[in-house]
Amino acid sequence: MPDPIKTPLRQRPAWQQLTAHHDQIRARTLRELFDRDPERGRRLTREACGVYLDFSKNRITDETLGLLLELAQQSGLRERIDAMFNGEKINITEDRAVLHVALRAPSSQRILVDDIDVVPGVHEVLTRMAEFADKIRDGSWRGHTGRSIKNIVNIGIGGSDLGPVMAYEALRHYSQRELTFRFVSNVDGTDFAEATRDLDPAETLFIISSKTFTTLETMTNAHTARDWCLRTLKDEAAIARHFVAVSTNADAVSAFGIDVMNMFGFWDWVGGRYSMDSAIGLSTMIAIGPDAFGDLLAGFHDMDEHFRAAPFAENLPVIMGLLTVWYSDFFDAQTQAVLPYDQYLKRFPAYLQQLTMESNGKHVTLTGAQVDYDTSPIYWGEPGTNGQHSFYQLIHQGTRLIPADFIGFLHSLNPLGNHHDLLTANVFAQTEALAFGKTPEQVRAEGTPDWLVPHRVFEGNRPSNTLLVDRLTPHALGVLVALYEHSVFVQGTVWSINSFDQWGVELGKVLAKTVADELESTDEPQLAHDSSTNALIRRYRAAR
Ligand code: G6Q
Repeated sequence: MPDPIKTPLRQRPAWQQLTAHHDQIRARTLRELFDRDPERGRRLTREACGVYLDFSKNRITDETLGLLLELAQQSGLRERIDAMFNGEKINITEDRAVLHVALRAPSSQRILVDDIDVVPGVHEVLTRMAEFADKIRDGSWRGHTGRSIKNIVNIGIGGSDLGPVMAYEALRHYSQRELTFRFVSNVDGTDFAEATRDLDPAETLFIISSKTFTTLETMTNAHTARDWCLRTLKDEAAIARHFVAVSTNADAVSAFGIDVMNMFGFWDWVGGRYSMDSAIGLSTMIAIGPDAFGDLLAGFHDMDEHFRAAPFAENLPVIMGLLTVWYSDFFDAQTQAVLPYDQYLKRFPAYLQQLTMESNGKHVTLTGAQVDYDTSPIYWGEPGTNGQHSFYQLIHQGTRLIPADFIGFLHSLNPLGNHHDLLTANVFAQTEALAFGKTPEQVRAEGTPDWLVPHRVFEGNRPSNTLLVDRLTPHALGVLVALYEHSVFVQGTVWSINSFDQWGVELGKVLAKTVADELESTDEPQLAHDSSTNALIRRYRAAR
């Protein structure tokens, strides 16, 4: 087999077959595919780790699926999965292993990076986190004035924020309700001010979460938090009781004034957007407790094992990842909607935006060649049913094809009257309407006058996946997140890109530095930008 990294995607035989195949089936409708095949809705489904995936309402046939699976083989997916799980440095531009799977590996497993088993270190940190979380939860960790901690404020951004916020919201049902959790990420002072305005420093713990401990937003907020604390507590010694750090940079943590005894570490082989189950999840663990955090990790691990071991044809992340490639590259779909029908998952689409787009928003292959196909679609979404009353109109009747993932649960965590039946009815009804639409004949038969018929016709043929899970538990959340992590991996492998670097984010970290100096300088700065940027800077300075 030709080397998939070196063989351009368009030259892989399965890609060429898919191109021809797409020409044959692109006009086929889901209505027709279902009419001809009464078993389709049962056959094109898979189940693993408590997730039932119905992908029958996709514009594929068995042949499409077979070709996509061949494409995965020809793209070296098996070898790439093994390389990741074996700790090989597959993040070549940063010369790093990619081992978020080690964060949830049981202590019996061995995973080597540079000949060193990383699993014991993971469990050591988990144990320290659990001891600390328990002390906060049972009130035995005292603040500087002797009072227990009631408020936990996580300061971080990007991967050091989106996972913790999403997980806290998703698992709020399981959280210790006496504790208040806030998340500060934006360098906009409003974020900090609003998050702390009703909190008492004597009862507040800050978790400064930053892999590098150099990120401008986080460091600015951390210093503001320090000042805020000291204004009331008036003693440097208070920092040790009210600040802990999650980082890989012990020197910077200690330079900030946080005792490294109060630091929870992780490693360079954990990417920010893959870190919510590392020490970055400390706020999650404090909220739900170490046991439930263990269930979350077990969910991740179950999906890891499924991804690693299940044949591709049965493998949920493989199938979902390949479907995304199918729509992005053969149907020119620009976006992918994620529609969780659970209010607790309201931040899940935002979390997935980073996971997917920061990972696969790349324009060159692993060899540095410009790609000649589309990579990551734009992910977006809102929890159901709210989205139905706004943007679903475009999904149903607009001119763009928007594949959508519907995520539903068989049981509600807050059973109230018939709410859950109505919620779930909407999941099923929406995917049905998207797939099959409503023909002019059906509309006319409803008594619609001729002139109104075109407006009320739904073309249908809009693809979706339905993911059904028993109920939203910590375990289920771990399974779902890992499912998307590995789906992203599959996409990146087919596209032969590095899903694990983020040079666009790094750029943002340095870009503002020069401008910030110019905005703040007391002398009139020599501006050497373009005329637009120069004028904007002058205008701001004048108003300052
Ligand atoms: C994630 C990215 C990025 C990162 C933030 C915060 O994969 O690298 O979102 O998480 O820029 O970085 P620090 O944790 O180093 O502050």
